[in-house]
Amino acid sequence: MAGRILIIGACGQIGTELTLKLREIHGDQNVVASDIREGAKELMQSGPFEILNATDESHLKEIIERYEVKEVYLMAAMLSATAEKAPMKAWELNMDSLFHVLNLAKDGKIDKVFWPSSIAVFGPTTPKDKTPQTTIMEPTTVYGISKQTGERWCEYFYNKFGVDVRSIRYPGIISYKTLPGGGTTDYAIEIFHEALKNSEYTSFLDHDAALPMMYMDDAIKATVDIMEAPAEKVKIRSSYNLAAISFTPEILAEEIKKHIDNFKINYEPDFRQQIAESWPSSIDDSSAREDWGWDPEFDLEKMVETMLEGVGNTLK
Ligand code: AKB
Repeated sequence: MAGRILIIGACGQIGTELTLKLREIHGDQNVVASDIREGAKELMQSGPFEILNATDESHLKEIIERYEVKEVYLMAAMLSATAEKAPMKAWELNMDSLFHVLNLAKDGKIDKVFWPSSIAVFGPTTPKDKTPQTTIMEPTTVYGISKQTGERWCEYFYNKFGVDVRSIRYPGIISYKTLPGGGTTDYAIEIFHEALKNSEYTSFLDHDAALPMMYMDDAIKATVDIMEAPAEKVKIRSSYNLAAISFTPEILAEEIKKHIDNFKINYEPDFRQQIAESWPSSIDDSSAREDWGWDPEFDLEKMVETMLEGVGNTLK
């Protein structure tokens, strides 16, 4: 391949699995992982790794030049629940890192950028069911405001300077290899750990809080697919709606009970319930399907089976 790939935020929940996948596709030495802290052994040992604060523009530029990087995946971000506790820090991380990468692309240092957006761009005034690609967007969380602003800037850099930036609005991502940190959708991962350890889980969202979710393998597939798509097929340069599964804590608990019959769920909603209530219940992703062939593989049953097996193995 011409030029290397850099993942910023490689040790996070999505970054870890994305790095491993990209190393499998492009070769270990062609994919440079970076993060503010060290991460999983498998990631640290399988290819180049650099400690990088995503807001440090000159260090970022130095790494890009040293490794002759041509493609950047900017996965570093402060998620919804944590961002509510540190709004200014979240804004600084989520926006500064994006501007650094977009400006490096504008200056010709890199050719292609992936930047994840989120269902958090939507707000309480957005239609909740089958939320359309283009609709009312009045996010009420710091994280959502930063993602919506980021989308506007991505589209601006594409229109004004021809920056090849591609983005998807991730729903809650469910996985067992690396734990998420600070999201509203994290309950859907915690529940598996507690179900297997204690046969009981207390959810911080209410029983009927329906949210769009997706198993990690589908999220990685979508990310790789949109980046590999011919440029003319990527017609939306703000960010694509993406959907797979939608469920409530109650529906998820019922599915888990099919495998662990004494499993019990309790509900103690906290501040994250309000965030969940402001987000869509399900998403219309027909643009992603039409433009670059998006098609998820995991439904609720398959996701639950895979999670119980995966988390079960990590607990052994
Ligand atoms: C969060 O809950 O903050 C994230 C997201 C939906 O972007 N998982």
